[in-house]
Amino acid sequence: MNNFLEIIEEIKNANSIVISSHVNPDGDAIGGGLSLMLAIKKLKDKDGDSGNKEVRFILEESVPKNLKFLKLSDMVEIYDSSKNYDFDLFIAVDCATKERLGKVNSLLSSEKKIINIDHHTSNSLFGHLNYVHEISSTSEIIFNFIEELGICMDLDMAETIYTGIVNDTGNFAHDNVSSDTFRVAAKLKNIGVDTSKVVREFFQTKSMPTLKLMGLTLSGFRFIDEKKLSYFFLTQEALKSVGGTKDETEGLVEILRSYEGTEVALFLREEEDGKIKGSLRSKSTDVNKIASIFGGGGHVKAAGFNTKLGHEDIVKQVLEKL
Ligand SMILES: [Mn+2]
Repeated sequence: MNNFLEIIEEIKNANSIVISSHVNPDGDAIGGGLSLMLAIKKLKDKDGDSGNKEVRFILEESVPKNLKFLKLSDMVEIYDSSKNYDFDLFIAVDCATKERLGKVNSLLSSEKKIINIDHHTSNSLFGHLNYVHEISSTSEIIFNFIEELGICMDLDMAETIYTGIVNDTGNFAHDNVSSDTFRVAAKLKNIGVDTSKVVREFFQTKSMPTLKLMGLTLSGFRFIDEKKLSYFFLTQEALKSVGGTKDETEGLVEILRSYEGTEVALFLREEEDGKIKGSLRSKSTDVNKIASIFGGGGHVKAAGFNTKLGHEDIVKQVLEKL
């Protein structure tokens, strides 16, 4: 594992940098990536000149609706395969494997240096330099990194980082929250982050399709008593019938976990290509292990996967593991 100083050295030596993160970007991917981009832009060269580094944050997909309130969100670029991207350093944030970069993965070639900054247990350490620590969020790592860089954090950066932490901790509810996480949150609050606005915009403002999807999930989920599994399968047809998009299914798996007696919750969503995206949450069971059966991963209590298997097959295999 590498340390911050080695990563800073590499960043200082680069002229043009591309930052990216995983497909289906969430608050942590966006918060970590945007704030890192801004910090590098402010970085002075070795000789003290103010930064003229070209830094871009490129994702396969656009920023989900519930993150559009972030002032910096229009600085995210969407990957365009017909374009030529010229850069000499690639930084992946909040991304457990190269494949999770989606189409952006095709920017990586053997001669490109890769830095990998992440907090997933399942990280494959695909970078030339790797900084992987299992703390609350990549955003918390990036906060520490920006402090190490000695860059002054402005309010916009602080707000994106706070959103990332709120995203991955369920607003400080999960047990990935440490006393350090609260210390970081306190510093962000001191910078002036409107913490109740972030939570209101991010968690408590829902679109009509999202509310209808909650209704479908709540009325259609099944509970397997012997295994304490709650699960729901959302077809493309059902998603389209309420006019929903895939990012509007965010958070439904947590609702399934809230049912009394549930130990593991499984939310399955059919994708446009017919594959199934699975999200797992648990109260204590290691769902990272379960997701790995399907080639996915994540954390002990929150993990996900993508598979070509049918939904009945998936449920059967999950039940066998419980
Ligand atoms: Mn994360």
